Order: sequence, then structure tokens, then C-alpha cells
Amino acid sequence: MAEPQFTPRVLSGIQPSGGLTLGNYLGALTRFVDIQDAGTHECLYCVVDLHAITVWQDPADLTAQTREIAAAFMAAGIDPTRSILFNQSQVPEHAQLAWLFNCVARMGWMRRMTQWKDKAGKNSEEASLGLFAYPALMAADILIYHATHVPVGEDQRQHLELTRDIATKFNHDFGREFFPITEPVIGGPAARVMSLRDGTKKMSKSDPSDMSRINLSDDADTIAQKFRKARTDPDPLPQTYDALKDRPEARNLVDILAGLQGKSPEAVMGEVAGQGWGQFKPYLAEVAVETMGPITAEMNRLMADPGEIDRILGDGAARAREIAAPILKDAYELVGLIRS
Ligand code: AQP
Repeated sequence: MAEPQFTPRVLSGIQPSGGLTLGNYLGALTRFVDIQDAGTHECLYCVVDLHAITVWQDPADLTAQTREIAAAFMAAGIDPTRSILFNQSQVPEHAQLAWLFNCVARMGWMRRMTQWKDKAGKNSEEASLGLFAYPALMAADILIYHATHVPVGEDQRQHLELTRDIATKFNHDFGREFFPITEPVIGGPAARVMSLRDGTKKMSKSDPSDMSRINLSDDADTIAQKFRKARTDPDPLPQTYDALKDRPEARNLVDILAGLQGKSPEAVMGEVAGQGWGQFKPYLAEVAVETMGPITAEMNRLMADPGEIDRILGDGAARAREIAAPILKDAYELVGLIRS
């Protein structure tokens, strides 16, 4: 059967498992805005609260963080009239499709997920069943809209591959090219922003050390202090980007500067080659404050009116459901479930 044409549509999300980091901002948020502004795709962006509760979240914090992330989306440039902005739990079709996918995906596929291994660690018997099934819910987030493209950071590549495996198996099992084989959109110098304390670990909002990350809510002094204390090696910056290959901490700071300035790391190296850390780090902090300061201020302004944020999320959820409901209905019918 010929593959149906799918509407060019983008879906991506961020978990309200803490405040946003510079990694989320550069690896995800700025790219969400670029795609929206390009106008080539219908865009759906969600705060994935059901994913956040796969590990314990204090209920009051979860509510506040969900609003904070919605505010950050808008402060960074997501326009809720051009994109559909919502929180995942208000669109029950995500969880309903996820159940079908729990029955399609195989245990072995899930066990291979590095995020599961990292987050469950040695204590996997105590991890929630939801954490194990997380990638099936993520596949449902994407496929409930027949999304054709998903902008994500490098860390999500494996989950995207699993989404493609689930779509392929579903289409094969039920004999129809029903779900698109979604393409990841990964790239740019900051596709993987690393921890400021360990250049081999990604910057993460749930890292126990606040010094490992820049938060979108950090003020100028805190940002300067965190970069000043960021781990580096003693050598100055070399002449070429290639020469940073085995210097993960140094390379990370150059990548961050490139991401903030929207330049290639090679172009940045042309400007900072030979600098010592005493010169480079304050400059990096200055650029970060200049870029993020206005976003943080706008985010704080929006958060002062939680009722308005909730209204926007509710409106987005209603629009999202208009797309999701007929796709879920068709998926149920393909599986043989009666929906009268
Ligand atoms: N360090 C990063 N560099 C580049 N991109 C990143 N992303 C996350 N960290 C980095 C991208 O941000 C989007 C949203 O991620 P998420 O919140 O859904 O989950 P995550 O990837 O697990 O992010 P965190 O910050 O590490 O959250 P916790 O600590 O709760 O697990 C995704 O597109 C991701 O690629």
C-alpha cells in the first residue's frame, strides 16, 4: 500500500521535573522557536507532566514547574496562537495510545534504553514501572499527532529510534501504513550541553548539584559564579576546535558560547583561540547573561499570572485533542477495539 501523505507536523516536549537548564534552552527550546518561525510545519509543544512523575515529584512543585516551563516556552518565543502549547496530562489520548504501544513494544527494546539504565541505576527493582515504559509514552506523544518531525537533543536519539520501531511494528502488525516513521531533528553545536562539573555527563535539571548547570531562573551573579567555578583543564584554548577533541570540559564551554551566539564552534574558536580561562569565562558569562536575561525577565513576568498560563494551556489542550481524538479512534479500530 502506498504510504499516505502526512501533514508536516512537529511535536516536542520538556519535562517539568525542575526548572529549565541552559541545556534544555539551547538543545531544545531555541530550535522549537526556529521551527515555529520558519512556518514550514504545524507545531505542537507540550510540557510532559506525565513523564515527570515517572520519578517522585512533590505535587505543589510539579504544578509550579509545569507553569514555569510553559512560561519559559513563551518567553523564549513560542507564540501560543501560532503553535499549540499545552500540558500532556490534559490530553488523555497520549496515555490511551501509550497503552496500545505498551502492548506493541517488547521488554527487550525497553531494557536497552540507556536513559532507563542511567535513571534506574543499580536499584532498578525499586524504579517505577512508568520509568521503564517511558519511551512508549514518548512514542505516543509523537504518534498521536502523526508528527513527522521531532526536534530533540542528542540524548533523546535512542528514544526516537524506538518510536520509529514501534510505528513500524504497529503498521506491520495491523497491515496499514498508519503511523509515520518520524524523523528526529538533532543538530547544532549545543545538541548536547554537558555538566559544568563533569564534561562527560549531560547537563540535567535533576542533577543533585546545582553548580553542574545554568538554570534559566539564575541571576547574573549566579551565572558568572557557576561559569567561574566550571571545571576545566589548566591549558589555554588551542588554535582549532579539533584540538579540543580530548578536552571535554573545555569543548563544552566553547560549544555553549557557540550555541548562545548562534555561530559554529569553529567560528567561535577563531575569536577566542589562545585565551586563558580568566579571560574566556567572564566573557562567556557576559554573553549568557545578555542572551538569557531578557528571557528570564519575561518568564518571571508571565509567571506572575498563573491563571493566564492555565488558560493558555487549556486552550492548547483543546486544540491538541482535535487532532489527537480522530487518530486515536482510528488506531483503536485497527486494533479491533469497539468504540461506539
Ligand atoms: N544537556 C542537554 N543538552 C542538549 N539538549 C538537552 N535536552 C535536555 N538536556 C539537554 C533536551 O531538552 C529536551 C527536554 O528534555 P526533558 O526535560 O524532556 O528530559 P531530559 O532530556 O531528561 O532533560 P533533563 O534536563 O536531563 O531532565 P531530567 O533531569 O528530569 O532527566 C529534550 O529535547 C532533550 O533532548
